[in-house]
Amino acid sequence: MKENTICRLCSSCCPIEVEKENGRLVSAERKSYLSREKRRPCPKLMAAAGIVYSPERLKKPLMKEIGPGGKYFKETSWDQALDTITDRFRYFGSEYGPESICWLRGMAADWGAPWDYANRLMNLFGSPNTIGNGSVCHVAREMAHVFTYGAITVPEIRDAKCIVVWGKNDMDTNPQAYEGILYAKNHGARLIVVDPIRTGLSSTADIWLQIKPGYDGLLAMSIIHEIIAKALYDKDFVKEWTVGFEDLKESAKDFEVEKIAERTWLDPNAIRDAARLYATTKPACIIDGNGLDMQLNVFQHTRAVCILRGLTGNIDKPGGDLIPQPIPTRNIQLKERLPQHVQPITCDYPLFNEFDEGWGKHAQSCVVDAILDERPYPIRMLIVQSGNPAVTMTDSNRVLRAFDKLEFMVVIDLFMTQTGKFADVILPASSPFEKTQLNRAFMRNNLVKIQNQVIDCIGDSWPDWKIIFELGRRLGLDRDFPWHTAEDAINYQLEPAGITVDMLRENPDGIHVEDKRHEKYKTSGFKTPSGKLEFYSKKLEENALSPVPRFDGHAENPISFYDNRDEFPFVGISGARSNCFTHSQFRGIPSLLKREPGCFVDIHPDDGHEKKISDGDIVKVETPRGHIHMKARISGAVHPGAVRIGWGWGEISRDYNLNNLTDDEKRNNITGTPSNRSFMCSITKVPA
Ligand SMILES: Nc1nc2c(c(=O)[nH]1)N[C@H]1C(S)=C(S)[C@@H](COP(=O)(O)OP(=O)(O)OC[C@H]3O[C@@H](n4cnc5c(=O)[nH]c(N)nc54)[C@H](O)[C@@H]3O)O[C@H]1N2
Ligand SMILES: Nc1nc2c(c(=O)[nH]1)N[C@H]1C(S)=C(S)[C@@H](COP(=O)(O)OP(=O)(O)OC[C@H]3O[C@@H](n4cnc5c(=O)[nH]c(N)nc54)[C@H](O)[C@@H]3O)O[C@H]1N2
Ligand code: SF4
Ligand SMILES: [Mo]
Repeated sequence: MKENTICRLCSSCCPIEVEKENGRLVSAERKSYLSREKRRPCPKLMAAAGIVYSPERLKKPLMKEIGPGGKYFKETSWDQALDTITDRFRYFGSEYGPESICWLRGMAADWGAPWDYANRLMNLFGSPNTIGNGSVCHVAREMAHVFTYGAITVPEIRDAKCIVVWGKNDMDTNPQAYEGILYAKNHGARLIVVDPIRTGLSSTADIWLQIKPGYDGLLAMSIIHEIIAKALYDKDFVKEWTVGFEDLKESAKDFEVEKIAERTWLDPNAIRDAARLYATTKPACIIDGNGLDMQLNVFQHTRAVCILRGLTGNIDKPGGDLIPQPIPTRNIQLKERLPQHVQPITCDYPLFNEFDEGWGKHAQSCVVDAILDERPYPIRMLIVQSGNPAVTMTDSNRVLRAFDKLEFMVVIDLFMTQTGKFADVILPASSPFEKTQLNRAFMRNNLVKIQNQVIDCIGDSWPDWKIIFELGRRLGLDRDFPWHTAEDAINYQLEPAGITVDMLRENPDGIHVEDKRHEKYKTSGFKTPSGKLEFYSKKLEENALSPVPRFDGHAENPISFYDNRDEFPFVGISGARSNCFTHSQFRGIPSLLKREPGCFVDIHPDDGHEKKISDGDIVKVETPRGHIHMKARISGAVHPGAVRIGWGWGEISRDYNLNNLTDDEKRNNITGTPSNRSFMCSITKVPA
């Protein structure tokens, strides 16, 4: 029999069916409206059994011991591991204050209920420092959406007649969305792709804007300028439902297409054509992605892209960009019980900390500031859950120095990782197939679905929820962690919605809790301070920030090391995400490594010729922060002057760790986002 659940091997959260034999997972398949042959395959899901039953899985808690040969890890019991951690919580809490302990989350365990549980534990313990990695993922981008129209939009891809894909590569990162794009295209939709790389998607676009990495805001503003100048905007919507049109028009004056084209490596006619196609084809949606994240100007760049949705009146329309309807859940983070006198370590980014009730704090780089520079105060103990920051955080060399300095470190993971090596205690987590969870994607919008436990926990691993609840009880928080099953906790959280886990299981294709799907603003306005879609944000102005996009701060040098461009003349791009791996994960899974055996630097043939670099040569890529070595791949997919560097391979070797190259000094002033995505670098051939 097949069992329904949600896959969490990456953050796409695809609904899947799992096939079992004698209680073991044998295969899993993504659900889709397309026939089997037409579905976009996902190699990670195809390797699910190999991942779940990998001999490398951690099966017992581990404690660091010091022996004659140095440090080593020794298996221990859950009781002893949790007692040790509880003891360290108490020690650091009483000696230095609860805020000296930080809980750092990666993306893997989901941002739904498991994120709420970690926040609840830390809030009740008295530390404001539960920190996610959203400053480099979508949360910084989400904030720009929220400041424009109150929530991050969900594109209604299948019903769109024009689709703009802006810095997203769904073919490899989100097969469900990719299938939606194909469906729409087959039904006549036009496709515009904004991407510095010739990807599978950009090569099939009607218009491909091969933008200079990091210059998205300039392009968005020039499209805004063009749409206003040619009067292609939705006049009724702009008049009735927006604020600040005149200010936007004034700001856009500086971004006339002719002026911007050369700076963004684009043909002015292609920009004009894209502006006209997007503004005149209805309905149209914009799929924005991680290409906009990890940029120094992420907030204002994304604001400009969001403004396009409003200018063309595509917001909350069928086939446009939908304002989601979150299900009414209990906010179980209990932030109100956190003592108010202690600032979080992310205090330099107050708007980012506060913009959404559920998100909390995500300026990830502040964790390193606090450990290494004791800014604003020292972090002494760190718990890393579902992340591999030794590989995935900015400026790895600095991160590793910080981990070395910590007094106590706990890692909660499925596997031993580069980060785990620094830990004092490692707790073995269960895989996504071994636990029931309420998923953020499905709390934020309809349909509501649930991730189900479909197999027993492997070895002595525990689901993340169980680890946190048990820690809570050991810390004397029994009353606030009364749940002994995932179902009890989820039912409590879902009570306001009138939905239970049983109901969700009876309806594996989901439960709708929406009232009216489209144009909800006509009855309830937008969830912004003015109730309108804000081209101009008074709240930003009150916080001394550009109320309309203007790119103050990093206007001329939106990517790292631009000032050093004589010595570091190439634009390095962090990419590509392969559909075989999730960030640093699965590099120990033989079937996936067989599909994609190594990492490359993609170099344009002209640059290869000039630097005398051929396919397969080893090159050194360097920035002022550090260097890596990788094989060169001569490829027309990149623009001359740009190189694309393989991502996530630092788990195999530090020599492949792209984040040896990235800079954590310059950051976005609103969200603390460093430019992990693009940076100036040099390339030299290493003599054979
Ligand atoms: N230069 C550069 N930096 C980047 C990026 C980039 O493209 N370039 N991408 C950024 C982005 S968007 C992100 S989201 C981050 C990702 O950063 P991380 O979240 O650190 O990424 P992963 O390598 O996926 O690490 C996830 C870890 O969680 C473990 N894990 C998997 N499932 C579970 C689970 O259910 N429970 C627990 N406890 N552990 C689990 C995995 O084994 C793995 O070790 O990296 C960011 N950093
Ligand atoms: N297979 C797989 N799937 C994943 C993940 C994974 O690691 N592997 N990670 C998951 C996570 S956490 C995330 S955040 C998502 C991310 O998924 P996406 O949002 O699709 O992100 P990427 O594939 O990193 O980059 C998207 C595109 O942005 C382009 N790009 C690079 N620089 C720029 C730029 O300056 N401007 C513009 N406009 N585009 C640029 C890249 O060339 C790429 O084609 O994927 C999720 N899904
Ligand atoms: S894209 Fe693949 S790995 Fe990611 S959630 Fe979907 S099925 Fe799982
Ligand atoms: Mo991400």
